Amino acid sequence: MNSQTAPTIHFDYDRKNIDNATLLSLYKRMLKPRMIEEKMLILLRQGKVSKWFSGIGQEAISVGITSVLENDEYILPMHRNLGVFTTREIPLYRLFSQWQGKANGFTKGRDRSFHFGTQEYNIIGMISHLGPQFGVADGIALGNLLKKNNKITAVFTGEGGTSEGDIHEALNVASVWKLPVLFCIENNGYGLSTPTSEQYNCENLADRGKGYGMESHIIEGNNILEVYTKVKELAISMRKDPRPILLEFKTFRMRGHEEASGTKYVPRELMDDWGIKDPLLNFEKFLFAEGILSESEIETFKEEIKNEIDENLQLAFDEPVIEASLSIELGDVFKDNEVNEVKPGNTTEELRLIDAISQGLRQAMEKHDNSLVMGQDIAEYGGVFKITEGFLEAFGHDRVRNTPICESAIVSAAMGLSITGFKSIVEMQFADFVTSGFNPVINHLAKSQYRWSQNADVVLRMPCGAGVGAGPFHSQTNEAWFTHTSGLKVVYPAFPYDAKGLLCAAVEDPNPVLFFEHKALYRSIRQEVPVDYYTLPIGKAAIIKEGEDVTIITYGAGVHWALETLELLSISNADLIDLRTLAPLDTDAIYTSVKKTGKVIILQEDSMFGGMASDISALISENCFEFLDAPIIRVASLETPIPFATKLEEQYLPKARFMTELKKLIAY
Ligand SMILES: Cc1ncc(C[n+]2csc(CCOP(=O)(O)OP(=O)(O)O)c2C)c(N)n1
Repeated sequence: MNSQTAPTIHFDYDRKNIDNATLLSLYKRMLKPRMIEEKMLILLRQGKVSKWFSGIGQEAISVGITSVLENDEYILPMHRNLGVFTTREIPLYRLFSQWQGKANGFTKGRDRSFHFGTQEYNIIGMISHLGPQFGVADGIALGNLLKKNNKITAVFTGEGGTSEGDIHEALNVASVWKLPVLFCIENNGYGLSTPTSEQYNCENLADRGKGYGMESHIIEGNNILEVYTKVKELAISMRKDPRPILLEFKTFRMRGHEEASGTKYVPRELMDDWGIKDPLLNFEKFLFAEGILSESEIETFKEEIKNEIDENLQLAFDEPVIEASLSIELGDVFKDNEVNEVKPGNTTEELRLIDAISQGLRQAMEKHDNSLVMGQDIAEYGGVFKITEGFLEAFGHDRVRNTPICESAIVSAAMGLSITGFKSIVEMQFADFVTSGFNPVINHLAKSQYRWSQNADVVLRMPCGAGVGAGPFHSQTNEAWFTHTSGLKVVYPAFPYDAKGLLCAAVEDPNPVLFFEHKALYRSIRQEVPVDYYTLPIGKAAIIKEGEDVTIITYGAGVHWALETLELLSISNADLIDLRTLAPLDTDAIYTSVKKTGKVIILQEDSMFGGMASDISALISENCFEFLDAPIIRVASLETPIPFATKLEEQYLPKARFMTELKKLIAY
């Protein structure tokens, strides 16, 4: 459109006291993503980029907010926020390489489009799952609050994403904890093909602020000056008086959800109505009318940006495609672990498993002042198992945080805390409840190191296990949900000594560790435990009995069932391997023993199918077949949920079957 001949300016722009240079900079900042997108649409048609989510028509929001935030304040964008990346002045060739899966991008070709973060530019990109982004912002804001650095954080979502539970949880946590987050909803009318009327049933999403006890505002999202001035005023106020604010930006998605899907389902009139509200063209007309921008300047800016795009595209096209390297791929799943091994001291005391865990946790927190614990009822109440009793007095409210009942937001916040350099230890009240936080465990904690080299320095404590008559929702031993997922370490101690040393190692480890604690062992197992801080290596099994006849492989409560069974049957010539860590698995210990005994039985508390025993059995078949003198035996719980009544639970659990199978195997 020619600005001189353009008709009316749709918005009632109020420049307040913004100087001309800033006005021009806002214009150029909107022009750049618009021109990049227009180019991308051409490349898409030529098959040179694989997918494109357009933010055309929504640029004022990304650009306005990013222009207000300081460069070291984190922004968490979504898939229509190219203006965040360009306003932070990421060199374009890096973005283009990212979109082509090349090495100069941000994910070594491992993830596409805007699915990346960069600490260099303080941008934390999205995962596909939309919702957890708000919780990650909570964690970053909490990190800033703890550092007392007066920084705010901005996070984006579309209106569709607001229907996800993660979003509600995160808003609630932010409000309860007074976290300085700007929660920015870009209400662009459609979530894929779903109109707002089918997405939510309230007039404005900003109205929800009241329900969260949170200040909220509606902003005309296509009016760059309204976005800029309003967000600036709020940002200044939030830095002084930290608090979350919910912003609903009214805007419209002018193209398809992604380019291939089109906009057939959008009424023509809606498109027309919003077309005349284009944020860039209206602002251009305004600047032109005010005599701040001339036709020739517009042409010059466009020429400059076009050249920048073309040169950077050439750089990206010239870059070679990424070659696959097995060692690099496998080597990047975990962050290198520089755990300082601390040897156990000689002075010991007798502790129950529960006390050893509590002591280890306390000493780990004393050692790492950047660590904090979060969980339900863990502060004054000391946690339902009393593991954090007295922690509040020792470490204070900042580091011992009662959480609302919102596993997803807290796991996501732990990811955000890691981004700001904190170590989080999250207590799941019961391991069963991790299902409510599954999404960020699997998609953030496990994958971010591999995707964009951001570790998740998080320990999830998982009180688990049956034998306590607690029924289907308080008895599961759900380690196999996580051993299946690359990027997670899974530790499962059976004794107080191991539990303390491994928990200290888990806190030291910069990677996500799921730490399983068997409830039935908490108060029933005692052992001499070194009184001072020490670590034990994650990934090493313990051979707790040695013999020639048979190898028993197990972990957790299974270790104690095996010990009892050996005692009852007076078997003294067996190798008993307590795995201690399930991921990474100590295959050396397993193979060495099996090659010696030639007979192996694997015992797990979880139901059989898809559990640890099956994979260990397969590994042994593949690696020790010629050493075997008998079939590999797996013993596990029944393929049912865990029943409550004692007799049913006894039948469910594998302890009795283990004795029968062990006798058969020895006699084979
Ligand atoms: C958990 C989850 N469910 C579904 C999708 C598929 N999906 C991706 S974006 C999208 C629409 C999102 O709508 P909205 O939040 O309004 O953002 P917009 O695309 O309109 O900017 C959907 C359904 C997804 N990525 N993640």
